[in-house]
Amino acid sequence: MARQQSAVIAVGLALALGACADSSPTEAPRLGLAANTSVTPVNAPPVAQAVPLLHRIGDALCTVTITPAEADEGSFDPNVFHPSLNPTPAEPTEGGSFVLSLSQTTFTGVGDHTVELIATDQDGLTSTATTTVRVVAPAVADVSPSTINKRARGQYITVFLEFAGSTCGRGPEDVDVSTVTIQVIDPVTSIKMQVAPGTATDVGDGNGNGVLDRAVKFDLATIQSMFPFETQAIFRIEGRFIDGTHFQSGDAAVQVIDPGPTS
Ligand SMILES: [Ca+2]
Ligand SMILES: [Ca+2]
Repeated sequence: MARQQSAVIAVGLALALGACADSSPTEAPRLGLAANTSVTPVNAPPVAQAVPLLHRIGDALCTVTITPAEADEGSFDPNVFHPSLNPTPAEPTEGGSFVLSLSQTTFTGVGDHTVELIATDQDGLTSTATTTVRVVAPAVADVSPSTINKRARGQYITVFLEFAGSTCGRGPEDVDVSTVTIQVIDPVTSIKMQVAPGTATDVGDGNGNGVLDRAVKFDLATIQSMFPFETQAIFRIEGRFIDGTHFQSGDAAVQVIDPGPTS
């Protein structure tokens, strides 16, 4: 009986020793590192912060391309100095840096697209921020008349909205007229003015250029009052289609003239 117990103890001791012998050459340095990390400052991941990009006008194929910098809104790394975002960086700072990238840079199709902005530091630590890229359909706005006489007594100016080739899958007949606005963006920035109530908003070829358009009218007196002097004015027309997606015109230039009082 005593011999059996001794044997069991001997085997147990041998196993225990064996375990120690196996682990000691490789485990000891790792344990040493683990001990050190409790006193050595630990690198922290960067912090990605993204901004929505809601007014990106698509090209003829309704495609938009963005860069990480455009989607960035104050991303920083706790270990990297930045005069405003991180004036007192955490240790370690030496060699600290981070870069920004996007999960996708090209977006096709009118509407909202989700994208992730990824911040990666020099040790490969990352964080992501999710944001929205809104592809807006490009519209062409033909303003009539193209010269606005400050003394004219007409009631309206007319804008013929065209969507070249309908490549975004939307056309003049899809415009939600209640959302359409005109705005002066140069030399002043005006309010966004809505379509004059009760006016016709025909779909056809109102300006006779062979391209289907939507005619919308705006109050002339209000527009005349925006300009105290003769100038070239730049208009922007924007709005939504009936499915809620957005369109926006390129800049439409109009001359504002004042021939003086008539005799
Ligand atoms: Ca870092
Ligand atoms: Ca037309």
